[in-house]
Amino acid sequence: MSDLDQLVASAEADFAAAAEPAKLEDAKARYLGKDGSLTALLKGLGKLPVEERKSAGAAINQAKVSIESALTARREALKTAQLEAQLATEALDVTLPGRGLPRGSLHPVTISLDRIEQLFRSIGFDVADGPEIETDWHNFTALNTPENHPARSMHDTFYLLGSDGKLQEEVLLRTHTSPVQIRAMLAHTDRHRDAATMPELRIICPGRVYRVDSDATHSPMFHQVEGLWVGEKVSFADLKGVVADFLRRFFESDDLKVRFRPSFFPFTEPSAEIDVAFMSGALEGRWLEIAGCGMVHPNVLRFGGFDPEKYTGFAFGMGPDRLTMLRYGINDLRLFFEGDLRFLSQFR
Ligand code: 2U9
Repeated sequence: MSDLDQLVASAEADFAAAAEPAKLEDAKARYLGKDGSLTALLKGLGKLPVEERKSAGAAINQAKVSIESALTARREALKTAQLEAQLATEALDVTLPGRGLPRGSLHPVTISLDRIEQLFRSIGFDVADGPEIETDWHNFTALNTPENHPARSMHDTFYLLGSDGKLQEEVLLRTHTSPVQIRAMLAHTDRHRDAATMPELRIICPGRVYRVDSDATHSPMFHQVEGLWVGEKVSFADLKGVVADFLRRFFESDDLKVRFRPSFFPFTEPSAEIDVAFMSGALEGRWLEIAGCGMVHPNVLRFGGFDPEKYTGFAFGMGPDRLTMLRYGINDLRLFFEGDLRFLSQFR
């Protein structure tokens, strides 16, 4: 092998051994740089006799072309290798399914409240609301609840502190949505004060209520829906029909059994507890207490601005938390308030 062939072979070996671009450029300098061995040969041409110069020059140039092409090939190879390594570490599998955007959903109790509102609206009820911080008068007095009734005690009701830090005995967190009914009755009788015949008042009041109570089946905050229908000839028979029809539609069960059991509430007379029994499912045949109701007490009608000699009305109250537990088979009330998405996202 000629000296030139050896030089080319050695350059090719050096280029192949260079594992990264900087090493390759070092190797290039050793052959093609200012002080490189091929450059030295080119410089030495002038010292050759004229007759040898042409062929020697052509041979050296040929070697230079070979070294340069080996260099170019190695540069490309290193570039490709670097790109492949980068692609391997930054690998992105575009065929994977997308992660999707987390979507919120309605709380199961909200779903029930919406359903309850829709069912009552369909038979001519309006939906009313009012403040959660109430006066003692709207929450108790106007509801015929006596001064010494246990519900009024601090053991059962949250009272509020004034800005002076002192207990405000007149201000509390409402213990039921009944004060909303009182406010609606007062607004209604005031609006129609001078009319010969007053239109009927039909409302439901859904909302949050508060009691000093907390265990597996009681939360200090819970929900209530109360209903009220006042008119000139409203009877207990109307109450039974409205409530039983509502419960059968709410539970989507035409054969749901409904019974009214005598009871006592200060704001109604007579009063009854409402029980239901399902005709299928895990609770089949068992009577479950689900709501309370009664004919509005004459004192309460009077507090609302109605003449109890002329008007009668019925009222009922139920707990949508419990209705929701029954409808979906949920056994622990606390699940509603823990915000666990594994639970909540099942009601989408
Ligand atoms: C006015 C007049 C009467 C509302 C009534 C009940 C019976 C009752 C409970 C059911 C389960 C409360 O949610 S619960 O814990 N309610 O038993 N509520 S009668 O009577 C009224 C309301 C307002 C003006």
